[in-house]
Amino acid sequence: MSSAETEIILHNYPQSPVAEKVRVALGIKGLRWRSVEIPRIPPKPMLVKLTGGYRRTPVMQIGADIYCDSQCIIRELERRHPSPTFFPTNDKGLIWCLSRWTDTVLFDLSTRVVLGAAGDDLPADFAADRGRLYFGPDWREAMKSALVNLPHLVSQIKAPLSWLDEQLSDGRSFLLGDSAAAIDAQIYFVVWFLRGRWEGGPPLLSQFPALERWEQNVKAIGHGEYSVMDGTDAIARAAACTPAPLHGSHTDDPHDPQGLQPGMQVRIVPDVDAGERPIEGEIKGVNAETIILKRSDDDLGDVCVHFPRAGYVVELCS
Ligand SMILES: N[C@@H](CCC(=O)N[C@@H](CS)C(=O)NCC(=O)O)C(=O)O
Repeated sequence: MSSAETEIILHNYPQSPVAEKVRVALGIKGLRWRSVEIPRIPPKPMLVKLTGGYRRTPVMQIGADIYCDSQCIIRELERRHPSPTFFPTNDKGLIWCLSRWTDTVLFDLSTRVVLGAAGDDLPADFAADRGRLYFGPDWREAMKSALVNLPHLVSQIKAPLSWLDEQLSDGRSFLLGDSAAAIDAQIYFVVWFLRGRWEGGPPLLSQFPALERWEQNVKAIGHGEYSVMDGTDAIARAAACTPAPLHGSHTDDPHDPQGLQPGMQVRIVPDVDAGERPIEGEIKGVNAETIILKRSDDDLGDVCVHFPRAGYVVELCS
């Protein structure tokens, strides 16, 4: 395979906490990658051309394969680059379970704290976009009530921070021991977001010395080695490549809860009311963890767009 077919391209922007999770994951594996900087708010024409409509950050591209959501990205990085592993102990299943909580409850709380506390200080276009995305259709009221309820929200974050501090209090370098694991990146991004984007973050975190020591250890991992790439080159890359063949685990599942099978035309959207556009395509492969859609585009030819099953609604197109 040529390097163009295997090079990792991350569509991201510096301030994105979920992108920071993936940048740390790339650092854990010591990988080389290309960084395409995408806009912080829509329109994101080049990104959605590749994804078919998914607008969140980050998205990973390898040739003509597009991986949406950090869950899919971390899984694919482990498959393509197994060493060093993201799962240095025998806790892979528990790590994935815990990461669902960090991606939903914990990240949600942190966005409520950060955006709620920022309130009227946010630029109007950013507030309208993130308000709808994270606070739902009645986002103006919901953001105001987040500000009023800030002490309660912080109490909900403080409890897990104290558990993490306890986990790290025996002097271990990372959450599971001496080696960094996926769960370090999957929790670190929330702490990074709270510290960097909310004025109450540093004083809150300073109450947890073991956690602060761990933050330094994770920061020291770095982001691997990256160089900047232009969005138009990423589009050209997808056009020049063909999607990778399916690997073993994406075979037909006779027990799929929704009866999903390759060849079916479906649409996919995150399972939250965030006003997002569904992505349509033909199922190329599907299993319990992942669904892969084949899409065709006049400029790109065939691309495969990968989504996690957990956290996404899949509907048959009628
Ligand atoms: N479950 C997704 C969440 C992605 C997400 O919500 N990312 C935030 C940025 S950190 C986002 O997309 N914000 C809006 C945007 O970047 O347009 C994942 O794990 O990748």
